[in-house]
Parts: sequence; C-alpha cells; structure tokens
Amino acid sequence: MITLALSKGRIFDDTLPLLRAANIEVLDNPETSRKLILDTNQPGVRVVLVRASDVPTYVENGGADLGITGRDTLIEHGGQGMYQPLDLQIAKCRISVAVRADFDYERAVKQGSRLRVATKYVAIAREFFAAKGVHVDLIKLYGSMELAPLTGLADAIVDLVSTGNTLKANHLVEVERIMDISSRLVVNQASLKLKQAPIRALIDAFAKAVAERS
Ligand code: PRT
Ligand code: MG
Repeated sequence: MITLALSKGRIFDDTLPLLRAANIEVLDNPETSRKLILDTNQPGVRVVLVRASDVPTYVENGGADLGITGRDTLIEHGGQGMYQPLDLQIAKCRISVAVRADFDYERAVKQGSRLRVATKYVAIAREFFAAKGVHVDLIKLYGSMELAPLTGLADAIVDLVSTGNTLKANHLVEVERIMDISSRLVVNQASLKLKQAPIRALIDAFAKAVAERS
C-alpha cells in the first residue's frame, strides 16, 4: 500500500490532474465527504487528508510514503529528512513583504528603524531580513496576516501572494518579493527503499505530466 498525504483545497485540486496522468482516480470528494482516508481506483494507493503544514511531518515520520507540500511549508518545517525529487509546478505563488499603503517602507529601511513583522513564515522572514541587515521583531501568527498592519500589531507582514487581490482589498501594498513558491513532491526515505518500484513509477508519471504541461 502506498499512502499519499495531501491537504484539502488548492493542493488537492491541482494534484488531481497529476494523479490522473498516473492512472489514479480519487474515489471520494473531500469537499463533500468527511473521510480523511480516501480510496483510489488502484487498490494499492490511498490518499490521506492532513493540514497543509502537517504534510512534511507525516512524510518525514512515515505516516505517509509521499506528500505534496508548498516550498513555503517545506522551508519552515526543514526538509532535510525527506527526499524532494520533483517540483510539481502547482499551487504557484510568491512570498512577499507587504505594508499599509501609507507606511514608507523604503524610508524605514534606509533609516535603520526596527521593523515589527508579523508572519506565519518566521524562518523565511528571519533569513530574509538578516541578509538585508534590517533589524526585525518577528511576531508569529497562524493566519489572517493581512490584519496585523491594519490593527497596529505590526509594520509589515511576510505572506503568500498570488493574484494580489487580498492585499488590495485590505489596502496593503507589496514592497518586496522574497521568493517564488510552488509545490513539491516529498518522499519518506525508508519508503523509497522498501517500496521502490511503485514509488519510482509514481514519480516518473508525475515528472512526465509536469514536463508535458510546460
Ligand atoms: O488553511 P490551513 O491553515 O490549513 O493551511 P494553509 O493556509 O497553509 O493551506 P492552503 O491550502 O491555504 O495553502 C496550501 C499551499 O498553497 C501554501 O502552503 C502555498 O504553497 C500554496 N498557495 C498558493 C497559497 C496561495 N497560493 C495563496 N494565495 N497559499 C495561500 N494563499 C493565500 C495567502 O496566504 C493570502 O491570504 O491566499 C491569499 C492571497 O491570495 P491572492 O490571490 O489574493 O493574492
Ligand atoms: Mg489557508
């Protein structure tokens, strides 16, 4: 049995076409079913639904053989304990710094002011501002980062942006792009050895589907 860990929402949706290219059809719809273990048309393959930020933990510790997770999540988790054979080029976005439209970010940086930065991505933010030589107080949040500058909790946020509509709706502006993000296939190290043939076949099918799309 091969177990693939996915999160509901954009990663699940973007993974379905890749699974289809490997002749795997998921038999339940996670939006309507309450099941956390989903069967597929292949008796040897199942999907488990976990929180996006829990995918690396499942794969690293053998709760799943494979998983699909954003580069953002992987960097925050620390991806050393897993194989990362493939960038799937799905769930693309970027991680950026944003501030209130009336906050002069350039000036604050030039003056060497200490910035209060709210984010779920503490490791990425710490590394980015350290490399710039900007002193920051990092405030860890678990969601709704956009609210932090509006309420005076922070001067800036580090968050994911795709269309930019969420920033715009909250009168925030993107002032720096830190990195581009897409989702990766991650594989448990022991699984790759013990279940080499079926896992290799899946990696190859995904790689072919990704190559055919670009
Ligand atoms: O929701 P939960 O707390 O369980 O976890 P999660 O928010 O990490 O999961 P999910 O499913 O929302 O995101 C999973 C992965 O999708 C992320 O780790 C990214 O790698 C990827 N991804 C791609 C995105 C986006 N695009 C994205 N736009 N994840 C989140 N967003 C959010 C962003 O945080 C912001 O609030 O969408 C909003 C901005 O979107 P735009 O289009 O308005 O700019
Ligand atoms: Mg979310």
